[in-house]
Amino acid sequence: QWDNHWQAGRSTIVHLFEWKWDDIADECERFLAPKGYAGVQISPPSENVIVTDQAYRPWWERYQPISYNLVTRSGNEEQFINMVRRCNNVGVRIYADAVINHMTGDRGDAVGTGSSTAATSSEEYPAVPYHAEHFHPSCSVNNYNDANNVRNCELSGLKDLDQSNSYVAGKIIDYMNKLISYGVAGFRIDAAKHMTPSDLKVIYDSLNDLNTEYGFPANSKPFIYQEVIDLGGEAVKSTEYTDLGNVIEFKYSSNIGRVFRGNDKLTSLSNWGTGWGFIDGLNALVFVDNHDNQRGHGAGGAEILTYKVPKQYKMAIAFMLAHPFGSTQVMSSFDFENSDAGPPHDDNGNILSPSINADDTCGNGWICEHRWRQIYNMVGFKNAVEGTEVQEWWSDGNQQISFCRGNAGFVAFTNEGDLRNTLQTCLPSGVYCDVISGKLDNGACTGKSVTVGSDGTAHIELLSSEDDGVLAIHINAKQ
Ligand code: QV4
Ligand code: CA
Repeated sequence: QWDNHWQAGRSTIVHLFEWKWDDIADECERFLAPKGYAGVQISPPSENVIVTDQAYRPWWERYQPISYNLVTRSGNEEQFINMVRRCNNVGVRIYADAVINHMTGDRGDAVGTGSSTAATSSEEYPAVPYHAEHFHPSCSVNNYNDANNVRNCELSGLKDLDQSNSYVAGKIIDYMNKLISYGVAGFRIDAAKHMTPSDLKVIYDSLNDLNTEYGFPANSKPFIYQEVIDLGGEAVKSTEYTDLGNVIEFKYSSNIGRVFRGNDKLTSLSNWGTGWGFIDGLNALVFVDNHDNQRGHGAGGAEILTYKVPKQYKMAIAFMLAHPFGSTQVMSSFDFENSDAGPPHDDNGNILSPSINADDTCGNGWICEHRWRQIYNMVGFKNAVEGTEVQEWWSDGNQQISFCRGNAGFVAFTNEGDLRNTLQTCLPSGVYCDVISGKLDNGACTGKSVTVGSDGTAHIELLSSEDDGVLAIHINAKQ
């Protein structure tokens, strides 16, 4: 449950939020595998209610399941199977977002993306089937100081399943085991905070081992990472879930945003990790932003950095990928103004595919942060320095820092002022390409280069006027 099943030489999960299964399969082959990404978090594959009372179909309708049939705006069951096979074939793992805390909100007689129907007001979901007896009595989650209220009442009015009921647990287990049989490597557990740990344990303990036909070793357990927003001061603690699997460390997201927005000093990052009150790195899944907090849902508020603040955002992601803490995840968004609006779509509500520009970036309303050079090259950095420690931490005592990762990589940041300094890079002597301003291309650097002397030091220049506030070099991008 703790092994993320990343292949050797790979790292980082990219959340391809609202992407279609066919497009994800293409992306695994044409981009994610070659760039060294380890996996994809997909949007919930379970059939969801179609929301008809808004100006457009909101992204969040996918968090209102109407059945566990695999048919959504992302594609059908056959396309799902095909995606997981094609991604696994190129060593990219698929992690499914499992919405198992609840079904839909109170939406009267509703229809789903696979044409299943439900009488939501009376909690009748015939396509599972679930009936009223499978849900907690109606009450609202409104007191985060009371764990029973958080777990046994309705989150945003969503019909709350009773996972202590063995029939309910059985349906959830069947659903997750179906995904395992199709080759997924694990699950994000949506709203885990709103479920009782002992009930989740029963479910996780009943999951099958990963399917060896997709290259997983025998006896592999699915990777589990649980959404438990714990910024402190509430009844439910993330440590109640660390015995069950990984937990998303939301303190990481809000703190890295606060620091790189300039509200704290970069020098304060010297003890980044448990020193900041985070759960242990081996238990933590971390990111700069996710699909909720990038648009003000969930928690974190104005501290969260997103693609809309690109310079600081890229610095925060570079720091995350340069630092060894946690299993790292990168957000890949569609452009939005309104926090409810769904992905780019045609007049019939069908999701549009991203277009791919000559410089690797996306169009058609898709941001594709994972295709930004500074981001995918830092995934390459992370892969190059795997297994090394942070060494030779340097700071100017304020907004400039640098550090080595063993003798494999070096990174420097400035969030204020020009950095001009001779610093220890820990690298063998030679000329290295900065993978932020460019890359190594046919033996030459397309961006800045750094000359490391025989003592490992180099003159580093990183000016506040540059596009990016970070410089990164590593052994796999040596001229
Ligand atoms: C509304 C009112 C309720 C009222 C209800 C009555 O707000 O007060 O009780 O009507 O029917 C949507 C609407 C929401 C609406 C609800 C029910 O936004 O206004 O309630 O539907 O119809 C996503 C969105 C939610 C969305 C939900 C279901 O963020 O806005 O609700 O999907 O479509 C906490 C939790 C954490 C959670 C986070 C958002 O601890 O677990 O809030 N995060 C996860 C997902 C998130 C998802 C859910 C949980 C629910 O990451 O994307 O919520 O599956 O911090
Ligand atoms: Ca619940």
